[in-house]
Amino acid sequence: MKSAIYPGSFDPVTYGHLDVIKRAAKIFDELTVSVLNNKLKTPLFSVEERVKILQEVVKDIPNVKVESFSGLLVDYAKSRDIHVVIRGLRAITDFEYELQNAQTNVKLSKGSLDTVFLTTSLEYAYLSSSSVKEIASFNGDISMCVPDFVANLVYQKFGFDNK
Ligand code: COD
Repeated sequence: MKSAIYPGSFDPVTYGHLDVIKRAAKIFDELTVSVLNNKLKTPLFSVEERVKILQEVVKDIPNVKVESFSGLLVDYAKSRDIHVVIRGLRAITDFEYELQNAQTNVKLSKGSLDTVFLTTSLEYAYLSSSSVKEIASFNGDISMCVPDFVANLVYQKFGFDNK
């Protein structure tokens, strides 16, 4: 069985992430979307909230499950006996960061963890979790970025009534 992990912050999950999830789920038999529990960052949503949101978003894709992890990705992948990481690529700025991470993971895993990149679909190329949060913080329209129920949860975090 071919399995892969799609790790990320997903704070919050966007249509760009969802597009990568759907495409990766067609390539692999099993896809684990995993939320990093990063104690160094202060996210908008807790890890538990992000896992719940992702579970709702992927509920109709049978070969996708959602988990969280702490620590090094290579250790987490080894614990699940998974050897492929999925990452999305938007622009050249993503590439530099992603290349470094992918090469670091090959080194740290002694060659047992490789990264497969899916390029962004054009309609989602501009999307990022950071811009979603910035727009929502000014009560702007994020309906083109995230599913409606996610948008409502983001607005609530910023103290706005649902649009
Ligand atoms: N279209 C396509 N892809 C997209 C889009 C979009 N619109 N938006 C985001 N993506 C992609 C990103 O490029 C990324 O590949 C993925 O979706 C997730 O994005 P984020 O922003 O939610 O997640 P990141 O980049 O913060 O996740 C970073 C990790 C958690 C993977 C990383 O920090 C990690 O592995 N940490 C664990 C510690 C570790 O092992 N470090 C060593 C590696 S250097």
